Amino acid sequence: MMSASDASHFPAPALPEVAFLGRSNVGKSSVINSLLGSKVAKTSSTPGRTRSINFFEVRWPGKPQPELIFTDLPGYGYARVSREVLQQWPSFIDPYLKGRSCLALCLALVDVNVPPQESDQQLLEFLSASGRPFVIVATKSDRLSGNQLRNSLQALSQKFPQICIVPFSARTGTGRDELWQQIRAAVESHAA
Ligand SMILES: Nc1nc2c(ncn2[C@@H]2O[C@H](COP(=O)(O)OP(=O)(O)OP(=O)(O)O)[C@@H](O)[C@H]2O)c(=O)[nH]1
Ligand SMILES: [Mg+2]
Repeated sequence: MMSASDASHFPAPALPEVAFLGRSNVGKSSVINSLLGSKVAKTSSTPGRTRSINFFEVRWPGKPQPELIFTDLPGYGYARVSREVLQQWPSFIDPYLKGRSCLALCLALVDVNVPPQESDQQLLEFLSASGRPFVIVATKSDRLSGNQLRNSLQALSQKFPQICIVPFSARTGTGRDELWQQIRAAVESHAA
């Protein structure tokens, strides 16, 4: 894993990348660990744990070379995150999202347990404006009953029509296969 908190330290863009974005504590590091089946990304109940962009190499079973990079971005929009972290947004996250040539897919994580927040809206608008392909990952779906989950997903899709929404639980593995399919499809079409 390598880590960068300013644009001049990003690794050379050699492999397709998938970025994980969302408010602090939404479950970014947990989704990465769930997809990879190992605890590579640090998770914490203290918001604001991830302070730089962390680049994780992803290997397919039986293949020695990495095929893909997952990037774990710092969370934002949480009151307890220091001013310092917020001020770093423009200095390295913005250039990453706008300029990174190998960025194949952005995953916008939204906690499906809470009504869509202003900062979620801002992220989704930012991604729409950037022209980057993105998918919404509705995290912590295990915390809701079937009916509650359906209502909550429906509210999300009304708010963000035409955007693919994948319900996900790092705890139960719900959504893992579907999210992998989205990632593979985006990587293939990025390469084409
Ligand atoms: N029930 C449940 N809890 C989850 C799930 N995913 C994450 N959590 C919990 O949510 C908290 C935050 O998870 P992280 O993965 O560290 O969140 P993050 O978005 O990486 O947070 P920052 O790095 O601080 O921005 C932890 O206490 C996790 O255990 C999930 O699918 N289900
Ligand atoms: Mg994190």
